[in-house]
Amino acid sequence: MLSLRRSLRGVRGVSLYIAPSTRAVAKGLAAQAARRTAVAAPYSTKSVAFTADTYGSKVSRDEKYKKLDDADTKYFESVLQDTNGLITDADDLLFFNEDWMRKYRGQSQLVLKPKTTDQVSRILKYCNDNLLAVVPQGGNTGLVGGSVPVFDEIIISLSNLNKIRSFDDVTGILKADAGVILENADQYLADNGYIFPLDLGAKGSCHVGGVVATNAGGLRLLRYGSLHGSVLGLEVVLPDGTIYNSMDSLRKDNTGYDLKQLFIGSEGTIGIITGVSILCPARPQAFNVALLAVSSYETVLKVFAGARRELSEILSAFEFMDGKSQILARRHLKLDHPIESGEYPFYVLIETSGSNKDHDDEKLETFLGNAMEEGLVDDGIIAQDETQLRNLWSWRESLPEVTASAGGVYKYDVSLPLADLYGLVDAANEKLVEANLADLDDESKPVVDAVGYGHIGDGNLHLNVCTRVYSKEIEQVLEPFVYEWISEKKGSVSAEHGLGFQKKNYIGYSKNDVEIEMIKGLKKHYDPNGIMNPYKYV
Ligand code: FAD
Ligand code: 2HG
Ligand code: ZN
Repeated sequence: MLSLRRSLRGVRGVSLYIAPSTRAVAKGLAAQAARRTAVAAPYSTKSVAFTADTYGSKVSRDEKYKKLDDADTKYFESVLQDTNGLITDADDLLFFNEDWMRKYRGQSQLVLKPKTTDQVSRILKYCNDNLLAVVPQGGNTGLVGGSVPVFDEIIISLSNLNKIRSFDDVTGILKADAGVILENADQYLADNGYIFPLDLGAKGSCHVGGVVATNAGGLRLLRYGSLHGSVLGLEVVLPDGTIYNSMDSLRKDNTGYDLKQLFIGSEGTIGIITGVSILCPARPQAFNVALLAVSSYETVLKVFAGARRELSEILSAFEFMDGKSQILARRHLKLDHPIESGEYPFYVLIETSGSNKDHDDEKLETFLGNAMEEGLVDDGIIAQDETQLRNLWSWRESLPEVTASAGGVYKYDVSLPLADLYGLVDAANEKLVEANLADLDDESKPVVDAVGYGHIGDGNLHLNVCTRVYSKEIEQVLEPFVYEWISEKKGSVSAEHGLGFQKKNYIGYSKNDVEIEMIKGLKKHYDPNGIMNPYKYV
């Protein structure tokens, strides 16, 4: 890595400097990245409690839903015509019943893995006719308990619907089955000189259909915008088996309501997405990543404002991490921090991407030089090659795993006005300390720490309350306190992860009564029997 301190000593020129321990970090992170093709859930041998037990006071099984019987299973076998398409073995069902955070656990007795849209249609029609509740599932990396059943809902996994359908290398339009893994889609596009307009830490596991269903934001929303802009068309199976198809859609089409938008972020509540048509940008030729240490949250904002002004069109990501998250990262990853000169209150990761390396390097160097001279940046490093660049991203992307590694995590994924954004982390910590629940080292306390990181460029904070156990006591201290705090500041209780099971009862903190009624009306219209992902969303 290029150390900013050294490069800025004397002329603001380039002096390649890789400290030995930085090399060790790079090596360790590379090994870690190699191990993580798919995103492993934080390891724990503890079994996950059933959602039905943990949240028994809040939710009970709706007896209108039929219980699965042999005749149903026989019907599904006849549709799928492949015994590998049905999972009924208790051990094999575990992965599909438990969520990534190991916080929610359903009791489904059946996973169906259709290979065609027609099979999805026949399955859903049968479920709708027989009042069998279902949960659509992609890569099962969702962070709000939306991808796993609450009770005995049938899981419909899209993982066998996983083919690239077509790619147009003039327009950049990719058409793919919903079950294509995001990283595979991006690799396919890279081979053709293009990039998927969304990137996130779960890319090795999550599906193209899953990210559309959650309207995931990710690490480069700042550059490429939301999926509401880049998705051009969808193929969706409605609960009664009807297939809605807008895969041939054009960039411009103003004939009536833009129906596909309904399904982007619908979290499996009104249909199963089976195909996605998406507009992909040309892959940038030049990338730079810098990691900077700064002394306060206010300074993070100043650096952001400067980056927007001075890097403008080449700025593609601006992430921040607080110092507390970095302490946990060092401990869990057992690695030195990439910035070795000390511990700092905040860190920012800046990515530039463009078409001309010399141009981008010069702009970045000027920006960083100015920031150092103005005293905004205390220290920093710049990746010098592809491996170092990946390693810095890997450090940032490891935070979801890091924050869940002590045993549990309460996640709050929120949009807030930038000036107020970090105040929520402080407020949560105050509450936890007041309740005498938190200590970084004292194992007798249930909470380790409340830390913050996220996508500053999008006004999106990830407040993570890292715990040693999941407990009602912690949850009651945090909820509805956190949601009330967000609502007071006119923020959103879900910036990118969705509502799922976790936030079903909290939508009212971000949407008014009229909006909620309209959402409920749409749900009722498309899913009158309520078979799609029940007990969640609204
Ligand atoms: P799942 O988890 O399987 O499902 C999510 C929801 O979508 C569920 O409600 C499910 O029912 C529904 N669903 C899934 N597939 C379909 C389908 N084909 N049709 C209809 N409904 C469907 N999110 C961000 O926004 N930004 C991030 O930066 C980010 N980083 C993450 C990093 C890690 C390590 C992890 C574990 C998660 C991260 N997430 C992030 C959470 C994010 O929601 C998911 O990674 C992704 O959007 C979910 O895709 P999936 O295929 O795993 O869907
Ligand atoms: C990210 O930005 C994801 O890394 C996960 O959205 C956020 O861990 C989280 O809370
Ligand atoms: Zn995020």
